[in-house]
Amino acid sequence: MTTLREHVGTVPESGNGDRSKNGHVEGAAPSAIGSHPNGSHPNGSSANGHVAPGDAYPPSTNGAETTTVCREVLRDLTPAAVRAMEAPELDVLASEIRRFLLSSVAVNGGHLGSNLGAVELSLALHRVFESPIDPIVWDTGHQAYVHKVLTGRAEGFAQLRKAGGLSGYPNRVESHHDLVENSHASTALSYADGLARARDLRGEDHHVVAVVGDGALTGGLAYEALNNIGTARRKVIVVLNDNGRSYAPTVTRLSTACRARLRCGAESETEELEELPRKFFDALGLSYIGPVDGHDVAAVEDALRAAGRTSGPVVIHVHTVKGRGYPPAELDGEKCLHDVAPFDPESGTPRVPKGSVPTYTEAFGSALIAEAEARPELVAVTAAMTGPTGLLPFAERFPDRLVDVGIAEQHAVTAAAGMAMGGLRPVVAIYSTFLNRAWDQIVHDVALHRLPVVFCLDRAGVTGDDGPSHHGILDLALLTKVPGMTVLVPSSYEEVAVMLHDALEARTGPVAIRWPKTPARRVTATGRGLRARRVLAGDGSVCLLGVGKLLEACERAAARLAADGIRATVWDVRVARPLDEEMLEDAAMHRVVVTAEDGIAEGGVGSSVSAALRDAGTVVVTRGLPTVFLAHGNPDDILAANGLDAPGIASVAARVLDRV
Ligand SMILES: Cc1ncc(C[n+]2csc(CCOP(=O)(O)OP(=O)(O)O)c2C)c(N)n1
Repeated sequence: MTTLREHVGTVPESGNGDRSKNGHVEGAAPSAIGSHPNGSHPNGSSANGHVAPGDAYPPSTNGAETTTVCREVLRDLTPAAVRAMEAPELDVLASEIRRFLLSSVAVNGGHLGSNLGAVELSLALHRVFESPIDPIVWDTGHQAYVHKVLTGRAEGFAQLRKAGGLSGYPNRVESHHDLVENSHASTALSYADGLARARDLRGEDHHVVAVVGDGALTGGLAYEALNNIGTARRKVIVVLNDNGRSYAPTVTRLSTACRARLRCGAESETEELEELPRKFFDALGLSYIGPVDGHDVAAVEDALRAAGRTSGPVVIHVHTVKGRGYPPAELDGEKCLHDVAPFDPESGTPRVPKGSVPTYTEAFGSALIAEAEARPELVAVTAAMTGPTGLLPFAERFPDRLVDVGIAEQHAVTAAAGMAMGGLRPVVAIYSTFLNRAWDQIVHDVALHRLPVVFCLDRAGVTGDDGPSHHGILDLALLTKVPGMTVLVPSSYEEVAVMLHDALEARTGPVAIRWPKTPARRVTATGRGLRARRVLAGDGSVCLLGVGKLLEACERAAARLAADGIRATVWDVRVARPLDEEMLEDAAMHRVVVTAEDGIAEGGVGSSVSAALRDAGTVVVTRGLPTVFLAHGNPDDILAANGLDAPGIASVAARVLDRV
């Protein structure tokens, strides 16, 4: 294997410690719990380890070659090996890691900007603390790629986010260095508070470290944790990775990263704002160190060591640049290439150009603008996801009517309730999975008050690459149980506009519309109002009820059944609650009814159909997903593996028909 040292060739000998053949200091890792290196940086030098914006990136080697070299160098990295490196080696390692991230993510897609910005910070954390004895909890977890590389998982990046391959987030099965399987933001400080409390009660002696972005710090849970940590004076080390961005610029007065870079605003105001983080954390009972240049490994290490020596809770405020070292990311105004589909690393442009495939997200974006033109009271509410939920065109057209609340879903929902009370028509655009955060607010703050808030849920169903915490498979089962909630499920691009219009016409309570990430079918026929739509009339044997994107699979299943002489009826369910009586009456006339949905079967739409047809004398087969945490993988493969494709639906229909 090529070691970093061999690969670099030019790294000067430091004379600091005995080196083994592979360039690692033998036995250099701190051994006992709590006994950490707390001196200054080994050679006192600054180790920036960054590629300055504008540097040729990726390097002149072709992509495949780069990947091979990087993989060899990075393959067997361990935290102990990283701890043993000297500053010049760290510089090179940081560059290699950036090249590696770029070449891996360019092929598989994934989180890029956040990871490019966290290279030196990750190095410093693993050099000063001794993971996993000192647990490092990464908030959200999308920025943990470098941590994965430093803990021996570089090879796994060849299968990043592929079925059976490396997860895009920390994952307990992958490594004992991964404690928390997250992806939902703002949890790290609460985990850290709990870990530190457990440590203290059990009389243990180690550090607990939480790394939180300025974006993740906008979530209410993070404030609740800070309040507890500070009040108890519990020793927790909080690293605030401040790059000034969530996807978009962060909604906060606590980020000073962008101001520091841009030097905008009046001098006096800037000075006052720069003091805010210190005052804020002080008030909550946490000491404050910073701001520190997060691309200067030595400076970050010094700050971390100082924090390690502090007896109470402490925040280290680190300034980083999202997308660091890769100009297309640094210069991407929308999201600093926060997350990307496979792309060309030379230009940063996606392999499949944006807009070439119609999506539900785009359908929503343009339908919302059309509605907003006619309804001056309409406002769109997002929890730090303006771009991903399709609201950028709306934000451009109606900047005053776009409300970004930060990563604060609970606040978004209750604030929307207040807006509705005040005479506005709020449309809350949110990912299905993140709506889980705001369950109580939906039930009590909106539904109990019968407020006409419209929830538009993107990424519903099986989302794919992001895995268990991103699938939106609970919403149908949950939302259909909320008293007074109407739930609509479009099966095509065109249905989104129809449903949004109908939802805004309804004034007696909340309406939820949910759609998947996958491409949207273009059709000529749509339904209307709270009605299902019969797509195909059959011979009375089999009735297929397709919910949302599963309508297409039902139509294809009907074609398969027709080839076997079974003429199935097909309905587009459209309205998951209240179910259309006409559809139920028609279904009751069939010998077998099969329902298909991309949510959990337990308590799902099929189970409501089944309950409604209990006395009808027909056999109802409900097809949905199991109540399990589904791993990451291709959405269509996951659906097919659970019988939610044309062959699966056709075969269960034929089998059951055979038996009745
Ligand atoms: C509860 C929740 N809402 C929304 C998201 C989507 N999301 C993922 S990362 C991110 C921005 C995070 O910003 P920050 O914490 O500052 O990290 P950065 O990517 O800037 O390093 C958002 C909004 C999420 N993961 N969790």
